[in-house]
Amino acid sequence: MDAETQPLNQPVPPFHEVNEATPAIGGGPSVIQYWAQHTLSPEGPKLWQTLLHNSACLSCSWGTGGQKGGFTNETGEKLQRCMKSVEAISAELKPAIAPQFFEQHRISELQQLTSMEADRLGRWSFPVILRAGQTHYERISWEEVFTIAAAAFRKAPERVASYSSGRSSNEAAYLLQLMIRAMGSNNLADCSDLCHAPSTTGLKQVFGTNTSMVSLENLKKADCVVLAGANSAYNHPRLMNELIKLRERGARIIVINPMMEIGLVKFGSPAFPTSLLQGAEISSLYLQPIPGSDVALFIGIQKSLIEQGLIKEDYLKAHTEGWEAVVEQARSTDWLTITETCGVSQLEIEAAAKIIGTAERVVFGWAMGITQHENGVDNVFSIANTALLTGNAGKEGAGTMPVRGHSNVQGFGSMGVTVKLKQEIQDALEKLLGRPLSKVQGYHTRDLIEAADAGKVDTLLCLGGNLYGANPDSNQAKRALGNIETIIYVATKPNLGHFNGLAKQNTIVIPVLNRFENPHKTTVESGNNFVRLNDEGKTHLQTADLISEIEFLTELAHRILGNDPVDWRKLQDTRYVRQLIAQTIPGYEKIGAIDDTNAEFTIGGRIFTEPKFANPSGKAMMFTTPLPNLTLPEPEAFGVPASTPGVVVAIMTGRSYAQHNTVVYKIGDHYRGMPHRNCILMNRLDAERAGLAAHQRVTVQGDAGKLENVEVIYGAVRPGAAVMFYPEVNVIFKARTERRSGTPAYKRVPALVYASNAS
Ligand SMILES: Nc1nc2c(c(=O)[nH]1)N[C@H]1C(S)=C(S)[C@@H](COP(=O)(O)OP(=O)(O)OC[C@H]3O[C@@H](n4cnc5c(=O)[nH]c(N)nc54)[C@H](O)[C@@H]3O)O[C@H]1N2
Ligand SMILES: Nc1nc2c(c(=O)[nH]1)N[C@H]1C(S)=C(S)[C@@H](COP(=O)(O)OP(=O)(O)OC[C@H]3O[C@@H](n4cnc5c(=O)[nH]c(N)nc54)[C@H](O)[C@@H]3O)O[C@H]1N2
Ligand code: SF4
Ligand SMILES: [Mo]
Repeated sequence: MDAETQPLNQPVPPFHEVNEATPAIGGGPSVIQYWAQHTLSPEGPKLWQTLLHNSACLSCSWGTGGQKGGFTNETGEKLQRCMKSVEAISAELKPAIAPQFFEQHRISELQQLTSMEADRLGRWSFPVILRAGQTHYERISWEEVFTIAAAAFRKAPERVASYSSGRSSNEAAYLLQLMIRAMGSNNLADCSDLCHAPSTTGLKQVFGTNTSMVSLENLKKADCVVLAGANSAYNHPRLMNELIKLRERGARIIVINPMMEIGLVKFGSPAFPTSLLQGAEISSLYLQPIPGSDVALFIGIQKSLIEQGLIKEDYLKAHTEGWEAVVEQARSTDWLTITETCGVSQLEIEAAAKIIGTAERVVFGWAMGITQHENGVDNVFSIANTALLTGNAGKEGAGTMPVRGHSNVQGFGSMGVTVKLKQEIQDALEKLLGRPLSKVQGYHTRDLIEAADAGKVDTLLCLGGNLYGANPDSNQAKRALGNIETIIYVATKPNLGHFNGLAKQNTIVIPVLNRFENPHKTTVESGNNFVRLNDEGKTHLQTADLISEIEFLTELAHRILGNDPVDWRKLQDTRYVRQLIAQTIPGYEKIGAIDDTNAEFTIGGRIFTEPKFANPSGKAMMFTTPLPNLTLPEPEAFGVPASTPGVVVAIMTGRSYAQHNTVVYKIGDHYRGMPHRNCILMNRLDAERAGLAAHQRVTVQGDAGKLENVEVIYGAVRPGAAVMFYPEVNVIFKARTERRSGTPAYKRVPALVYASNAS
C-alpha cells in the first residue's frame, strides 16, 4: 500500500498541544535565576567552594567535575556545571538534624512526611536506632552499632543482603561487594537493577561489553544522534550542550518519545547565551510512539533501511553474526503491523530511516523510556540491531550510548556490585580471597523484595538509596522490609525509606560524609567510562558525629570477618583499595597509579572505534526482537463499577524537573506545566473521551492501589499514554518485570482514570 494513503488505526502524531502553563523552551532564563538565587544566598560561599572543589558532580552520570575543577567536562571544556548539580549540593549543605529532634517526633509522625519534607529535615548527623516496639528513633553509640550490626551478619549467607545506590565511591562499592562475597553471599542488589540492567544485559550479549561504547570526544564527532526514551533536558542537562553544538554543526537529532518534552524540542543553555531566550533547536525529527512499542518502531526503521538500500551488508558479513535473521524479520514484518504497534506513520519512520541511513556517524542514546519495560532487553537489542545494520558500531563518532543514571552507578557495576559478575572479576576475586565464591545465585533488587516478603532475609545493609521508595507497590515494599530482622541504612540525608521501610527488630541509620567531605581521596566512573578522582574535603557539620563510608564498611567487615582474608582495617586507607581494584577489575589498571599521577583516565577496553568487539569471536551478535503485545486491560479489570465513565491509560512514571529519583526538591514541574506532585498529564482527547476536563480532580486506579484527588493536566503526550511522578505513584501498581534483567515496567503502568466523585 502507498505510504501516504495507508490508514492508521491510531491517532497520528505529532501530539504537541500543551497547557497554558508550559513555557516555549526548556532550560532558559529560569535556570540562571536559580543559579543566582542559590549562589548569592547565605549558603552561597560554601556552595561556590563545593562547586570549585576537585570532585565529580553528585547528581547525574554525565561526569562533570574532577581534578581540573568542578566545572570541567571530560574533554577539558569549562563552564559545564548545570543547576542540577547546584540542587544536589545545596541539599547536602543543609544543617544537621538537631540532637533532640527524634525525642520530639514519633516515628508515626515522621511517616506522614512527604519526600520533600523528609529531605528538608537536614543532614543525618549521629547514628540512630529504632528498636522493635519503640515509638522513637534514639541515638546509639558507635560501639553498639558495630555490635548489633556484626551480630546481625552472623547468619546463613543466603539470608544476608545488601542494596546500594550509585552515589558512593568506587572504593566503597568495591569494599561492599568484597565484604558480602567474603561472607559467602552474592546478594548484592543495586539500584541499577531498577534502571539500566536491560542495557547491561542486552549490550553484554551483543557486544560483550556492558556500557556505552561512545566517549564524550566521540559523541562530538557524530553527524546524527538518535535519543530514545531519555528526557535529558531534565536529567542530563550537559548532554544538551553537546546536542546544541552538534545541531550548529549541521548534525541531525532524532528524538523518540511518546511525550513531546519541551526541552528536547528547544533548549536554552547558559553555556550558549544566544540560545537562552529563544532556545536552540534540538530535535530535527520528533517521533512519538506508543509507550513500550520502540521495538516495532526500530523494526520499521530497519525495514525502511532495507527498502531504501541503506544497510551495510559488507559490514554485517565481516563484523556480525545473526544478521540474516534480523534482516529477515524486518523484511517479513508488514508495514501495517509495524505502524499499528508503534502508532507512528510509515512516512515518519521512513524519514527517520533516511536520516540514519545517510548519516556517516550515528550515536544511539537511550535511558529509562527504553529500559523500564517488560521487553526492555528487546528494546536494547532493536537499537543495537539498527546501529549494526548501518555500520554504526565500532567507529569514531558512532555507537550505542546508554545514558546512565546516578553519578557513580556505572562504577558500582564495574566494582562487582552486581548479581551477574563477569567471569574475569570472579576469577580475580577468588584468587584474592583464596577461596571460591558462593555459587548460589544472588538476589537482584526485585528478587530481594520478593525474598524478604517471603521471610527469607534476616539482615540488610543499604549503602545509600531508598529501597522502599524506589520499588513498585509501596505497600508490598513496606511489608517485605518489615520481615527483615535488621536493616542498616547508610545515608547522608533522610528519606521516605528511613521512616517507612522499617525492620522487624532493629532499624539503624548510619550518618556518612558525602563525596566532597571525605578525609581521603575517592574515585567515580561516568557513563562515558571516564574515571574521576575526588580530592579530600571537609564537612560544614562541625559538631556532627559522622563517619566515612569507607571507615564504616572496613570496621564492620573487621568485626564480622576479623583479618580474613584481608586486613580490613588496613583498607581504611583508600590507596590500598585502589591497588586491589587495579589488580582485580579489568580496564581499571591505571587506578593503581592515580594517587601519584592524579591522572583521570578512560577505562580500557570500553570505547570501540574499530568493529572488533569484546565477544570471543570479536563479532557483534544480533538477535531478533519479538513485537510486544501492548493491549491495555478493560476498565472492569480495575474493580470499579462498570458504569463509571473513565479511560484506561499507560502511565509513564518518572521524574519531574526538580527531583532526584525518590528525593523531591520542588513540588512543581514548570516545563510540563504541572503545578504540583499529584497531577496526571494526559492528552486532551483522552480526558474528553472520559468526560473529564482540565484541572478536574480524578482517581487513578492501578492494580495495587489508587491515588485520589489527582489533578488532570493536558499536555503533549500521545492519547493512551500519561505521565505521573514517582515515588508517590509507586503505591498504585504491582511489579511486572523484564524477565532477563529483573527491571520493573515503570514506563507502562496500566491505570484507570475516572472522576473522583464518579464511582
Ligand atoms: N536531575 C535529575 N537527574 C537525574 C535523575 C533525577 O531524578 N533527577 N535521575 C538519574 C537516574 S538514576 C536516571 S536512571 C536517569 C533517568 O533519566 P531519564 O530516563 O531521562 O528519566 P525519566 O524521567 O525516567 O524519563 C524517561 C523519558 O522516557 C520517556 N518514555 C517513557 N516511556 C517511553 C517509551 O516507551 N518509549 C520511549 N521512546 N520513551 C519513553 C518519557 O516520556 C521520559 O521523557 O537520570 C539520572 N539523572
Ligand atoms: N515509578 C518509578 N520508580 C522508579 C523509577 C521510575 O522511573 N519510575 N526509576 C528507578 C531508577 S532508574 C532508580 S536508579 C531508582 C533510584 O533508587 P535509589 O537509588 O534507591 O534512590 P535515590 O532516591 O536515588 O536515593 C536517595 C538517597 O540516597 C542517599 N544518599 C545520597 N547521597 C549519598 C551518599 O553519598 N552516600 C550514601 N550512603 N547515601 C547517599 C540519601 O539518603 C538519599 O535520600 O528508582 C527507581 N524507581
Ligand atoms: S550534567 Fe550531570 S554531571 Fe554534569 S553538572 Fe549537570 S548533573 Fe552534574
Ligand atoms: Mo536510575
